[in-house]
Amino acid sequence: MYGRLPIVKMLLVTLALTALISAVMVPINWNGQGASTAAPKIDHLLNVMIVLSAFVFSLVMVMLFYALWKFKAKPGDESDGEPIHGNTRLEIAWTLIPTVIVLFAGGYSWKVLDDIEEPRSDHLTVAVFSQQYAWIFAYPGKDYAWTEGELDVPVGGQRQFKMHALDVIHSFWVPEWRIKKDNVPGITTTAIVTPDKVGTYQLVCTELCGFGHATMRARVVVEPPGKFKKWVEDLDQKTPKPLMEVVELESATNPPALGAGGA
Ligand SMILES: [Cu+2]
Repeated sequence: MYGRLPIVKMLLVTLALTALISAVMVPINWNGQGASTAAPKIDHLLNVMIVLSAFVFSLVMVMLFYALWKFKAKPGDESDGEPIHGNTRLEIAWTLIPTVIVLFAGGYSWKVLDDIEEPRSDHLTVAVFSQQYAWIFAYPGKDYAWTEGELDVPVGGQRQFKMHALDVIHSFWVPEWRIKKDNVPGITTTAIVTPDKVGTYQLVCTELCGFGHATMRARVVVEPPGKFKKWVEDLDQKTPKPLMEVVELESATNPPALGAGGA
């Protein structure tokens, strides 16, 4: 037998290492500026994940280095290792601990996403069309005003983006909003965001979609509702017929909220 492992000591070293790694990693602003109600929730979730990961990393490192030090072969020792057959307690521990951690992380993430995406009746729906290598937006209202390369939304209140990929898979991501959603040909996906800071941001495609992928960006303008209303009214292009059919079909099953869009 190896004798009793100094479990208490190893646990203390693990906790100290976890605290040290967390103290360095958590204060770093990984996601940059936030501009939606989702941002603080997702940043907090990331910090919780960092602490959990630091714990797992520390535990593995402490056990690894303990084993390297304690069970190192003596110089000249050519004998076989001790014949052992598993260790039930250890196996239960290394199954239970990761299971609890993964279930907790999954449950917590679910709760955060559920909070962010809780539908509200006052939402504004904007249809998003993505194609190599451009973003097109259609706003509710008579004939659906459309615009290319710039997405304006009023600040505050929930915004739902109904996404349609016209060729290959693209992905909708505004880093300051934190939310990212794939656009998949043949199905409609929805990103739900409540922008809470006026400003100009960038919409980035985050799914490698072809040669021009790196240039597939659009300006995002979050502005006061009055300014937004005027901006939509000034759009003079109507959504082209084939895209309009897609929007109409979708509106039939999910009508945009009354008054939304102002157009
Ligand atoms: Cu892309």
